[in-house]
Amino acid sequence: MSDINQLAIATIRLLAVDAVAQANSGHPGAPLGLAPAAHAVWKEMKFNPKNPSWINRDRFVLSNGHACALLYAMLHLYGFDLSLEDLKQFRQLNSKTPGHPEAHEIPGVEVTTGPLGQGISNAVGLALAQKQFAATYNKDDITVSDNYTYVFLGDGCLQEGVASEASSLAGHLQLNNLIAFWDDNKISIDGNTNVAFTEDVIERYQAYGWHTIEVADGDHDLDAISRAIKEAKSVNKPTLVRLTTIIGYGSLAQGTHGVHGAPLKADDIKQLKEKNGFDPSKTFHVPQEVYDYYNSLAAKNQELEKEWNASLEQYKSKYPEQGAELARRLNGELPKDWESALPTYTPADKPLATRKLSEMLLSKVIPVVPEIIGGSADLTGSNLTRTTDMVDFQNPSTGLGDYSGRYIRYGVREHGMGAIMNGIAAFGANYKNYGGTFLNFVSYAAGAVRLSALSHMPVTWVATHDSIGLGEDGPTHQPIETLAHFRATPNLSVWRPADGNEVSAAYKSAIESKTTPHIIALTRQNLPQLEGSSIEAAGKGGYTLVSKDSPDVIIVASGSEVSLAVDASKKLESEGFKAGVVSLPDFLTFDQQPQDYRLSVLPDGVPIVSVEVMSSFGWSNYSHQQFGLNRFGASGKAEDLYKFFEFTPEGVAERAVKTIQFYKGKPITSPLNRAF
Ligand SMILES: Cc1ncc(C[n+]2csc(CCOP(=O)(O)OP(=O)(O)O)c2C)c(N)n1
Ligand SMILES: *[C@@H]1O[C@H](CO)[C@@H](O)[C@H](O)[C@H]1NC(C)=O
Ligand SMILES: *[C@@H]1O[C@H](CO)[C@@H](O)[C@H](O)[C@H]1NC(C)=O
Ligand SMILES: *[C@@H]1O[C@H](CO)[C@@H](O)[C@H](O)[C@H]1NC(C)=O
Ligand SMILES: CC(=O)N[C@H]1CO[C@H](CO)[C@@H](O)[C@@H]1O
Ligand SMILES: CC(=O)N[C@H]1CO[C@H](CO)[C@@H](O)[C@@H]1O
Ligand SMILES: [Mg+2]
Repeated sequence: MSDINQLAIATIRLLAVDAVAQANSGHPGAPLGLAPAAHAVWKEMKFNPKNPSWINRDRFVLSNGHACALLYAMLHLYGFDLSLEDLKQFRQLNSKTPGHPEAHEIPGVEVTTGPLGQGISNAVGLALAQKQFAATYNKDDITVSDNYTYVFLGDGCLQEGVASEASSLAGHLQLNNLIAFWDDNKISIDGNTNVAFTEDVIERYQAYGWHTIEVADGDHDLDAISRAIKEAKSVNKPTLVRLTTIIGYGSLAQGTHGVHGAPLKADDIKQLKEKNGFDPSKTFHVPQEVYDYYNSLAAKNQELEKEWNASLEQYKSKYPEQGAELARRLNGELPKDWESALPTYTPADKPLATRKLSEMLLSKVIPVVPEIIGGSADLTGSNLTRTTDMVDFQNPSTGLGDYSGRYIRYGVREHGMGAIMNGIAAFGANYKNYGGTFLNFVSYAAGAVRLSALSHMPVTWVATHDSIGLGEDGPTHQPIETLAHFRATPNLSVWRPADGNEVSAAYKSAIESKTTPHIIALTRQNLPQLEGSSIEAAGKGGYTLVSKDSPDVIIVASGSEVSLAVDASKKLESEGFKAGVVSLPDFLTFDQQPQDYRLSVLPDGVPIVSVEVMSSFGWSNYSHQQFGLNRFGASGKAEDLYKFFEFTPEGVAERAVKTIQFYKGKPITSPLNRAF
């Protein structure tokens, strides 16, 4: 190993160790073991620290996010906007170096990792998006996209189901632009991996259709790592490199689980620094030669970006139409007037399932918004997520589609789909991507959904079969708690549209979103087109659908229960009660409206009853009384179920009357008026 390599690797190791020691918290083991690999891999990568969003950069994903002291050290040394002071603030409140890497907080961090298995799955999405982007825009004479996605992952990631789902799909799709390094250190928190993880990972990945390479001495053999990258680039498959390393390399506790997640002791740090020729009295020391070395690599990469910038200009003049589209997408702008493709409806239009209305919308919008790509977890026919003229995203050799295809066959892999969608969104180029499954099975992907929200990935779930209204499939398939869970997730928009105009409002919000993921809950059963709905009104998240002067009660509902509330209001009218109706398709959007608007919808002085055929948890924010379904559903015909659970005009009217009677003579404050 040359002197500069050795010095650089020692610097990375000691920065990570010092950061963990200063925080008195964190994970030194994996950074010590992976520093040589990080050094060797980043050398081969193409990226510009001064422009972390360059679209043709190579991406690096640290799937074992607990090793982030390593990532922060690399970002600092290469000259990203992350100072030595930031490293000293590791894990402190409001620092740029949080306990696990957060993509939207730190320049150069591609995706948020820490929950094991997510990063490798996001990387599949990054690689997929790159293939789609390259196949859409590259020309024989000008290449706009040719990058790679590199991943580090640990034993933990390889044990998680989500990683298996995503890796299986990556193998099927032959994503040869994906190169993953498994930190095979035989240690996780419980100790030796032989207590729980003894399968042959290499054979498993080969069976998935991956190329595999073994690097026996990941602690020293930089040449073998470079050769592995070269080999990975030469095959027509994704590659898994098994990198055998010693966790905590150089520490007195190396090779044990003791170094996984605890700071090294003072005497251990001292001997480690001495062994590496560093002054043990200094912390966070970076020799100038190391900065110079990485700066020279970064400068070379800047030249590559400059050349790429020039070829983009050439592209724009030679291919003006696609060039303009590319420029627009890179600016994060949607096509002009795209919203005019959104369908609108009147009460004269026939009743339809909102999942069908969703398909009709996609068939209008997908042709005019090229950055929309999507797919389904093997429920295409029931989800209606594939419009007829879409081509499948597939390796062309399969004869099933090609890489410019915009429809992804995710297979029965909801969690993998969720994580891959996050990766596609993280790629950039304004990708708006959606995935379809039954609403109930979005919960299978909850780990990925919460990371979409946390890391501001604007992905969309087309979540059909949204209630007991799905009927005969029964309680195993009927969502009860799903919406309550996702509505409780910060920064997640959860739409449950009531008719065609509200479906358009939901998609408008999803497609325009830059930072907020969306779940759009859609029915299997037909719903009427409502009098008084519109894209604009629904776009506020909640609005008065049936207005009454001095109402006796307001019924607030979502989705399939809105037309039910309208019918109940008519019934109440005949009984001498004035019942207003409010449609509330998305809590988050409604919560963001000015308080005076919200109070005009749900005012003081009127008792409010909410109606939704699932868990009533969360509705007390908007109503005084809740009519919900706080038990599992049942198997039967949808109409029979609605009757059985009393979600009928009579059942709703009866509860509205009880609400009126209960609140008679009592002062009534809107649930929106609160002390703080
Ligand atoms: C989904 C999830 N479950 C559990 C954890 C807690 N956790 C963090 S690291 C770790 C062990 C990981 O072992 P490995 O990937 O081998 O890392 P190493 O010890 O080699 O650094 C666990 C269980 C987590 N971060 N994410
Ligand atoms: C390439 O162009 C982008 C956008 O105009 C600019 O921000 C970036 O600095 C350029 N890169 C180089 C290396 O000149
Ligand atoms: C939600 O996202 C916005 C920006 O998109 C951010 O300012 C806000 O902090 C986020 N809130 C939460 C709770 O994450
Ligand atoms: C209830 O309202 C509060 C305050 O506006 C909000 O923060 C919270 O997310 C709401 N909860 C639900 C379930 O909508
Ligand atoms: C997978 C991929 O896109 N590979 C390309 C990477 O870039 C080089 C040129 O820079 C191409 O030759 C590869 O085909
Ligand atoms: C494009 C597509 O796959 N459409 C299918 C949607 O699902 C219905 C059945 O629910 C099929 O008839 C369509 O062919
Ligand atoms: Mg391990």
